[in-house]
Amino acid sequence: MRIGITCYPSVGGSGILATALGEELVCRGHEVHFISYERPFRLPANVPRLHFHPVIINDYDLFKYPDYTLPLSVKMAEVSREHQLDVLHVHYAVPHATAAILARWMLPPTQQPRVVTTLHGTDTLLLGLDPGYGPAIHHALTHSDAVTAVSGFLMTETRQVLGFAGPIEVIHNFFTPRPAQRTREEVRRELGVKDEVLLLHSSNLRPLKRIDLLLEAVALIRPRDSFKLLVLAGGSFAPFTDEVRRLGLTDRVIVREKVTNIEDYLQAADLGVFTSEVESFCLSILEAMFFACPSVARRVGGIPEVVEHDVTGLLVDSAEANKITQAVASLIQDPNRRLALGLAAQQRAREHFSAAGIVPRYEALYARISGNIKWANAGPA
Ligand code: GMT
Repeated sequence: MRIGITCYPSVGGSGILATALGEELVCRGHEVHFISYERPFRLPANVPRLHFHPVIINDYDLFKYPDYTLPLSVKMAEVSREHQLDVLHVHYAVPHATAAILARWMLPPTQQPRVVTTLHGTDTLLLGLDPGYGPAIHHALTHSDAVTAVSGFLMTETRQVLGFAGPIEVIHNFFTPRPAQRTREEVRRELGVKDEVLLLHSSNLRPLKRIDLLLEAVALIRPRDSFKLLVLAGGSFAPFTDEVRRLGLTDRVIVREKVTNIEDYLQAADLGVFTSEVESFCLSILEAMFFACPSVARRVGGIPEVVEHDVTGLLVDSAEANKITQAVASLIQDPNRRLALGLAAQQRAREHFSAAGIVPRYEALYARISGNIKWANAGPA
């Protein structure tokens, strides 16, 4: 099939997932066209059947705010026409789904691709609540040929927040780890980690990730030289450096911003720590699971669909720092339990969240809505 994919190209779970999906689809023989304002940061170059089409945005003096939706929809229509796309798969509703619906209308009926909208989280949980966006999101979902959500939690929230009653298929996220470029020992040496337990936090550091709570919780860990915290930051860590100093964590916290070789660091980590207010899924937890690194996380949103409490990690019911500290410290002190949780996490990741299980579900969905018999039975409906 010929599939157009639109996502946010900068560091963020939805863009990472969309990029990985594009790569997997190409490996399965499909032709994939990424359409966005920038090349997605993990998208490899020079791969046959994998294309990138930039959207050019002109910043006219006439407008106070530059518009992206219209140039995106024009580019979507152009790529759909020139490459006879079967499907436009948009990740994150705002404004991608609206642009795709508009693009479809710009084309004659025989050239119109089917539109799949995948909800990732904040499009429902944040923008869905905004009266300036909610009705537009509802409209775009209603006019999509299929809507998917990355967790059962997000599906339920979408119904409640947006009042969307149409079908939503839950297709969980997947991850395909690339081989690490360096050994675990080399990476730990680079980080200055010896026998300490290496805690890992990976996110874009937005306020809902609660970096304040993360720092407060690790600052309470005793003995304080039993751990180091590695933050893989998808945004600037500068706003948090004063807090790190105030909490006496300067020699405990290591930051790496916008890394591309994430696998090097995942294999070096011992325990993930995630303090988000809400997560529709939390791809970072899954990425760590593939490297047998269990996580401590708050029991929020779709995280319980990823982590089984006391089997593949620990879920904390409270937003109190000392409760998170207790869970983290219990695993710092018990390497055998940490190891057992990590191995169970890795097994769960491989069984439930690997490309081999998830990608065929997207293929089957594309086939169903575009009437392409060849791929219709690619996976469970
Ligand atoms: O969480 C973010 O700030 C990024 C956001 C995104 O749109 O990239 O992540 C969302 O999508 C990820 C991939 O499906 C999920 O793993 C994250 O849980 C989800 N974030 C939220 O729901 C807050």
